[in-house]
Amino acid sequence: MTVTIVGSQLGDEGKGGVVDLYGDAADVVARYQGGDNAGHTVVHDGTKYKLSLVPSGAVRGKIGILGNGCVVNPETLFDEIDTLRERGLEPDVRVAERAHVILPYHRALDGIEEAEKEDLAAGTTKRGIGPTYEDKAGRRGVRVGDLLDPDVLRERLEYVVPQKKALAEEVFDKETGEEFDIDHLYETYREYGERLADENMTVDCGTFLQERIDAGENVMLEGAQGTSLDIDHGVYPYVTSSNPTAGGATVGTGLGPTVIGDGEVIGIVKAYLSRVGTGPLPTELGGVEDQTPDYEGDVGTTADEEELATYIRDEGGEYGTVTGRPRRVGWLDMPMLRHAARANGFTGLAVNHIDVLAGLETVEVGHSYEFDGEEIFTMPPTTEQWGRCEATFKSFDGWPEVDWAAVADDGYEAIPENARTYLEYIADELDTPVYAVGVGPGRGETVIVE
Ligand code: 2SA
Ligand code: MG
Repeated sequence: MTVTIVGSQLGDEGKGGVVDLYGDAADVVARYQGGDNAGHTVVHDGTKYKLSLVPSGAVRGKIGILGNGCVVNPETLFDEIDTLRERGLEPDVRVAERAHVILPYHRALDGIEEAEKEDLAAGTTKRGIGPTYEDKAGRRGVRVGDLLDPDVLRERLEYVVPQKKALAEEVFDKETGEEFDIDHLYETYREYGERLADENMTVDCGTFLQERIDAGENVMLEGAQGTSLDIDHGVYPYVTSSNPTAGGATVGTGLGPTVIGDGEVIGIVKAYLSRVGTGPLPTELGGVEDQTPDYEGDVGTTADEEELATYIRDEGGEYGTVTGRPRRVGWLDMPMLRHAARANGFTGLAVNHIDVLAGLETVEVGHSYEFDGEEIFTMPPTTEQWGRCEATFKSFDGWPEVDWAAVADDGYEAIPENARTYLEYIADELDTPVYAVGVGPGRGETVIVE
């Protein structure tokens, strides 16, 4: 049986807490896309672990897998594993041989291209994610399996590195260093390959997972980022270069769609909206001006809205895990969620951070958009069209600040009534039941809906 966890918005929906909750029943936790652009904080036995690549289940004694759909920076991988070991854990992490490797030139080019793109820049995490997926699609990538075979590694590098060097130097007029040096790269990455082999870390991901499932074990598939950052279904070009949507779970692990469809696909929803990086945001409250270009639908923000955004940003700790950037904040966007519910086929929802909105007099929701004079209920396909959408809001009475730890113990009925009305509205609109409600950041601060 599989449980797939998918972000339904723009990442940072609080997937970690839900992964924790369902991870208990899992024997294996696999990531299916992305790389060290993700970020989750796991608290285990009172110690905080910040991870950006290793699946969080590895902290809790599960087997953690980086599936073939991931891009792997071996430096980050070994840093995280070594840090966990220094703290007395014995993480069991495996990496798909079909996964692609992030090389130093990918990181360098990520930074160079972002600077070059100006208004089209996505505001990436500069971890080399986009350039690595580009090389995968361009059939010039280096895969994890190639690190285990020095001759193949050498051959791949000799083909690709001169191209990358020419791109940096001739197209972008930048000086290059050892990150574009074949011999240096060969030595460093051959050693990573040796360590992967010595520690028996590589797997044929699909086969490995299918065998576990056939043996009756539970596999959790952990998506990073979110649906609106999906390269196909997100707000292109302000997206990441992989498929966080549920379809990515099948392609990115090698499990068939019917296997994944037999299980649960849980959409993680944050009770409001936040994003780092560029792009329109029809329900935005404002406040982080420098990341926000002007769009037609952008009606500007008032001082009150900025104050509110700052309040929510601070209450919700809306600062990037990886880069520390303050996130842009807005109200819940239902057209975005309807789009996510369809694209992912959610079987259930987990709604997080309702505690963050507690104490507000009213809570607004972008219920629909006004688009070229018409009311629409889902996201239009191009980002330019999305930028012309103006949200039509629906107001909910706010709910009081309460003892959320007690609510977590007492269950769904203990959630303040107005917050339950809000949750039931979301479930109705998406035609999907709410399985869990996050009422605080800690482990155990999630209410399971019976
Ligand atoms: P990139 O670096 O190429 O993936 O950047 C492309 C765009 O994707 C955005 N992006 C993110 N936005 C929010 N959260 C991200 N990671 C989370 C975190 C992890 C998570 O940092 O906590 O939620 O799983 C993330 N990663 C990429 C980025 O801002 C660009 O707009
Ligand atoms: Mg995060």
